[in-house]
Amino acid sequence: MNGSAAYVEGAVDYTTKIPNNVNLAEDGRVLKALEQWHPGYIDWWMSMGPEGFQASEVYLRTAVSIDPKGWAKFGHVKMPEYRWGVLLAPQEEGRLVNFGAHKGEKAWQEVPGEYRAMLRRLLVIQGDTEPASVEQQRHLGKTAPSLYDMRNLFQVNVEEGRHLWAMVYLLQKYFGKDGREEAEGLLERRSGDVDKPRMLGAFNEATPDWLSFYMFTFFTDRDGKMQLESLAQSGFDPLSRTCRFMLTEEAHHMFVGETGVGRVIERTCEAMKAAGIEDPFDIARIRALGVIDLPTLQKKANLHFSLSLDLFGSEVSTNAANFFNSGLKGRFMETKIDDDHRLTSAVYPVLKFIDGEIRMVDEPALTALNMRLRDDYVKDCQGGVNRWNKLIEKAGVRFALSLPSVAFNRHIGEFAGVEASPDGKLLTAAQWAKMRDQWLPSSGDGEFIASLMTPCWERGEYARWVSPPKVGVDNKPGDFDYVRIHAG
Ligand code: BYC
Ligand code: FE
Ligand code: FE
Repeated sequence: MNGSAAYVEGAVDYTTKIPNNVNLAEDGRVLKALEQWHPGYIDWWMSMGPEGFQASEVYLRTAVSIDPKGWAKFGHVKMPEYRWGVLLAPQEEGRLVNFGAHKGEKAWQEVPGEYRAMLRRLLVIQGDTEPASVEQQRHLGKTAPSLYDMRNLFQVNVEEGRHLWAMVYLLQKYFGKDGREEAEGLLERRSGDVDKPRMLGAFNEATPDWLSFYMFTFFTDRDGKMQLESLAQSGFDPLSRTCRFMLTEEAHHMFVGETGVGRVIERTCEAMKAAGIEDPFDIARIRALGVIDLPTLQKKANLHFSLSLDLFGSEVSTNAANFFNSGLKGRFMETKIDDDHRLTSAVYPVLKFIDGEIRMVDEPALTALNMRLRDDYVKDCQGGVNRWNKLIEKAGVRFALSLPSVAFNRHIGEFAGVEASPDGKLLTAAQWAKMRDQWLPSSGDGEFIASLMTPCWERGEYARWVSPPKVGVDNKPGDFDYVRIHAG
């Protein structure tokens, strides 16, 4: 990467140590703060980033501009030398606060004093998830089912690293000393650590195998999309611009998840057909073919969906109402919604647990905003599941994946204290214990999947449990050397 793009409209300045389009060269205080944070970030990346591949050359895209049509440039890069930068979508002339109590005011270029603490908290929670996911995925390179998949993993990882930079920039620029301390904290917490865990539940879970990775990028990165869409609506303009650019990267993460699971489905169906197996529940015979049976895929989906639902917080939340009222966090597609954007008297239907049953009740729309965003999320997930089912149907296998009830396997919100089946029936603890392994991956399932996780690093080859992709990255041919592996 060089500075030759510096004169293009919206281009990124690569002359500073930290590539950026926010004129850091003339913002001495922030540039210095970020340069001081940089070595700690690199230490974190070396010790908690992709294990065993820091010396390898990976065919990565790097942002060179914020023009949605041509922002990325591809090339082989050693990950520690990746140019993590600070990139904001262009400022929109005359942008307003579009919702909440301040609706109609000019969007803020500085943090409103009264909302400082709330905004800092949102930035820190968002920032915390990014390095957490890198930590969760750090062992996966070693069992990559192809160089193509390995490259996609590392692409996701470096971009999550950049998303951390995105939040750290906002903290350093707008929050002075507190921001600096929070930026340090983001490098200190660790996914799954007993003493210093990451902040949100799903980011302390293991990502033990590649099927989990695909499910995580489908379900959990999609929570990222929904949350970033809501923060992109923010009346605090620098946050809005930051999130808008992050969303352009996020699309690829969900692509990796959706096509990853899709390729597993295709391979399984193809192997079943070749072996003359019609019954998708003939699990032992299907597994003997070295592919992942569809019922096990369903269990993995159940797990990752329910963990991701927890990331939306409680269905009824005064935090969410405050975020909205203050103009900091909007709804999905806020400006496209046809209502008063203040929600002072509106209601929204919420699924609750009342008198021993699951019931829909109207709640004030303001406090129901987490529920609303979760509903939008579930719709988005369902679209992907429908596309997976088309693949199964096309292969002539009689099976359909589905999303479990939102009451299933929950640890946050209305259903945290109850046991429910995937179809939403309430269960006793004993009934749940008996059925658990039918609905969530059992240790046996985990062992089976682990047994398939052997590296496949020959150019153009794929592990036998997953189909090759339809097209390569950046239109490269099937046998492209996406990763040049060097020990380190
Ligand atoms: N785990 O009123 P409540 C991504 C806490 S993913 C642990 O129910 P609220 C990515 C909550 O903090 C997107 N704690 O919920 C994906 C609060 O604590 P305090 C990440 C939880 O506040 C893949 C208390 O419980 N971004 O980018 O309305 C790879 C009561 O909270 C959890 C964001 O989340 C949990 N699951 O909403 C890489 C956006 N849920 O304040 C990256 C920013 C809740 O009482 N965050 N709690 O100490 C938010 O908007 C909100 O904080 C939440 C929670 C939606 C997360
Ligand atoms: Fe991210
Ligand atoms: Fe992501």
